[in-house]
Amino acid sequence: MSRTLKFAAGAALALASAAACAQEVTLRMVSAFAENSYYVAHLQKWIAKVNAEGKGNLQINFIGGPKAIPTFEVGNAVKTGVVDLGFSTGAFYTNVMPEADFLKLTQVPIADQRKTGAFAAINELWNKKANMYYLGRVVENQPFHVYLTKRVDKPELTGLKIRITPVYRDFFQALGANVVTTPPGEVYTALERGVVDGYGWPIGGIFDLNWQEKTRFRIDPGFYDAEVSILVNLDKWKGLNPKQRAYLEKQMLALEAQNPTVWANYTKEETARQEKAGIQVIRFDAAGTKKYIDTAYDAGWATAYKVNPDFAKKLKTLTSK
Ligand code: 173
Repeated sequence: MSRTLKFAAGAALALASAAACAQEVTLRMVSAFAENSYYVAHLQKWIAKVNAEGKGNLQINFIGGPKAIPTFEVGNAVKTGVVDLGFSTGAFYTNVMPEADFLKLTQVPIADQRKTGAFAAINELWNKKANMYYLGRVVENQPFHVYLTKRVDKPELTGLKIRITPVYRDFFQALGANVVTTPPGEVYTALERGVVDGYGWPIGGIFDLNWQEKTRFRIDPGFYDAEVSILVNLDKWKGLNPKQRAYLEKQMLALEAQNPTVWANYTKEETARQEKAGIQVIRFDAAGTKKYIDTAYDAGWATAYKVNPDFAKKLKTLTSK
């Protein structure tokens, strides 16, 4: 090669790499939860920070909630690359991978899951089965509860029709309930029409869609731990440059660092708010409570072991207290 040609080739290379460095990428994001929910308000604050600090590098374009993509379709939209980022919970994308729902069973915080190897194990499976990179967990330390329009006085839901997602199916059926699956967006109407006598939901969030108007009782204590996470289409993730990936990871870790205070406060506020709204707490005696909680975890893990014994065992070992 002549010296001029060599120089030209070198200059072209330098230019190309400068262009790659200067590249700003915009990621399209949807949420499986309603836009007016506390979860999404919390997420939006993060997105604003990511965008403010990520100029010239990485931006997130929040498209919207279930009106943009229906709740139970968000997982598949991330898997296939219809969107780049999804904000969802495992129960909403069991159609993509049934193991997603296992994350409700974890008993240690995401900060620990990252240290014990649970996070790596999750990512290995999510990469392989769902074409997703599991970026991190936004919601945790939010136990689920049964909310009812009628009183029960023992750990049984026999004769009651309860709204569920996969989170609650095995547990509520073990308690004798008839179950009907709906996305959150259909709970109010189901209650209003008397189609259901209650529903499963975490400790926080029932006011977002006005369910307190139709709710009279909550069973304590809660069970499992609500998981809501950020998922990235794997091809998109691999296509980001190292600086962009590092930036997204850094921002995710900053968000996770807020989890302990944010979710403990939310539990406190929402519990008080429910009491103020006149929602009465149902508690069983010690034996009843033990039966209730044991049934929850036995039913949850039994299904997990049936669906994918290797992953269930790994997750249980790495995330049990
Ligand atoms: O819709 C639900 O009840 C559900 O599965 C869920 C999961 C995580 C957070 C909130 C709700």
